[in-house]
Amino acid sequence: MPELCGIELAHPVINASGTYDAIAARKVFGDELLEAFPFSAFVSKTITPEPRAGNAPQRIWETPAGMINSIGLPNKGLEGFLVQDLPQLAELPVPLIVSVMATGRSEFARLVEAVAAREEVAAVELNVSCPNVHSGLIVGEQPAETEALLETLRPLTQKPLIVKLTPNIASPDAVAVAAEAGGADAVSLINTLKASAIDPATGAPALAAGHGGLSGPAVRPIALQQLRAVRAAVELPLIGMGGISSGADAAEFLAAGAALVAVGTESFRDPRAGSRIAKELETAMSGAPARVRALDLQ
Ligand code: RRO
Repeated sequence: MPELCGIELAHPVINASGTYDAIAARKVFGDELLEAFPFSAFVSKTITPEPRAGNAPQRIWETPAGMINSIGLPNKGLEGFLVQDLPQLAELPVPLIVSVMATGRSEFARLVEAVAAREEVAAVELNVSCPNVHSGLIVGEQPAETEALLETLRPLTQKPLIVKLTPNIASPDAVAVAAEAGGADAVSLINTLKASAIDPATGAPALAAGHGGLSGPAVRPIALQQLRAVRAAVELPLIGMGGISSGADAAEFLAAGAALVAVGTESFRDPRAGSRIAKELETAMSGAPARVRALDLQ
């Protein structure tokens, strides 16, 4: 049975933060969702200390084999999350990982202390890599900042701390090394790749924010390469993601050293993609051709 930092999971497929609204899905699918939840753990949308409205529309733009988002981190803030969302997310039949982001160490600390103290929460993901918030410093772009952040947060909880890496720097592996040195328990990658599109109808940027983050199958080979580089640099368990749309895709990430995989953009197309990919993965892992393929990749 797969596990992450001691958390047992029914299969190795979880969701990428911000790509699956479990509360909305419950309203649409009812309790059927709880009986056949598509992921083996649920990662919340990133929350910040105070509520945020997010960026102005247009926030999403389809591209060949992918999409660009500039959602801009809309969320209810810490208090709103704890009071309104957490009780509903706690009803999901899988462990809950809460994603958090702040602009400074003390605000990060406030989030981690409050969230990790809740028994409904199994682990915390530190989003140090959002491409759509203009806060000046993106902690995860600098190894020293990442290590200092982990050193601040590590004493605050014994629950697993997962660091979500940015792909938008030359050496994500250096940030992973810093996260490990600071006491992180796991690393997840990749967040989205900085990207732009021009609306042909207007000649202006397609997204109101001007740019956003690219996800979907277009980014998969980049994600896989970054995962391989990080795998070679740290001992920590890795959660691999970036354009995974099938069991065969997921098998590539596991063969390259991921402990778990996360599905993001594909869930917008097919809300049951997590279950399908987990099932396909079982077949892919039990068949000889998949084993041969996995060996070829190493
Ligand atoms: O909300 C967003 O715009 C967003 C976030 Br927080 C993130 O981490 N990655 C992304 O592509 N979009």
